[in-house]
Amino acid sequence: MSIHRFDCIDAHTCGNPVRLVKTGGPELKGSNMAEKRQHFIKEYDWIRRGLMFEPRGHDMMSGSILYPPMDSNNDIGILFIETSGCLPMCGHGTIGSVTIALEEDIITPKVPGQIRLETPAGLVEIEYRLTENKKVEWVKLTNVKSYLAASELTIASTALGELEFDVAYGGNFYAIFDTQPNFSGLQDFSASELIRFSQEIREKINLKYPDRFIHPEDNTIRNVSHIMWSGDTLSQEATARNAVFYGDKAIDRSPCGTGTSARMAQWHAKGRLSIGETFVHESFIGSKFEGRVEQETTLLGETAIKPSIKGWARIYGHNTITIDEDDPYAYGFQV
Ligand code: PYC
Repeated sequence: MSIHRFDCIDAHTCGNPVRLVKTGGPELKGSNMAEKRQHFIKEYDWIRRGLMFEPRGHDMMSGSILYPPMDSNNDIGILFIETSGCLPMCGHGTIGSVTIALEEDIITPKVPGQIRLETPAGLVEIEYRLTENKKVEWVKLTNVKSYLAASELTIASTALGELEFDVAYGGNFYAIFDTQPNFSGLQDFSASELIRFSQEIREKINLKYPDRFIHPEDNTIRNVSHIMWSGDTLSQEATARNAVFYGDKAIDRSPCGTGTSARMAQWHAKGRLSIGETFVHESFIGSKFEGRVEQETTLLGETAIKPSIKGWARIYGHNTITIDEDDPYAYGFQV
């Protein structure tokens, strides 16, 4: 029986956790982070389960492992680990991991103020600003190409009735539910109600629309993984508010980076958001990301956007975690 040791640094991005695994991550095979992600899923998923699920983690737990870049023009590669699996891209995870990596001297960017990050979903370009005492004030990421994949689809919710939704990609596929006759807005529901609605709806969407949502350049990125609910904003500076469901029981405490990208792609496609316009997205708990459509582009001939997201993170702990094979809950559990 072995004991596996992981030195982790814990932080949160606008309220949502990020556990960066500094040592103990496995060596992975592959010529890019998408291939390395597949290798991790096949052989090392026990690490994700052990570090993300209870008793070492919780429903919202999310983290990352850093790798040397495969292209020498880039600074670092990243693998996202979460209760929901290994996401192709995670916005709050990127902002938290970059903050940790800079403040803890884990990386030295080739060009100060900029980081070229290899993610499983593609290259993400980052800008950041340090304060005088070398803390990261903010991180801005320019995300992978994002697009509206479908609009005005319908699904039946047992609790709410017939609902209309759009699907957009921002590094993961999101089913977006705007307010409508059968859904008055997230402000009228508790987190546990939204979780219950989302669990049923996500399963039904992927059954009703099988193989409909597949990334045109990477068929390992498929299906609706996240549900976004809209509602009234809490503060006047916010353009919109969301509650994003992920994993089996999580509502994102941050405004969700890939979700904000997906939503900006949806709004841009529907003529509600212009290039360069600021989009302040507010989370379930009221924290905010500043988003922007940086440019219009194409993805295999279809219209897409390059969105950017700006947010902040704070480190709150240094944590040596062990997974003892002799522990009945070595690989975590879910209730
Ligand atoms: O920020 O992209 C994000 C994210 C995905 C799941 C939770 N947060």
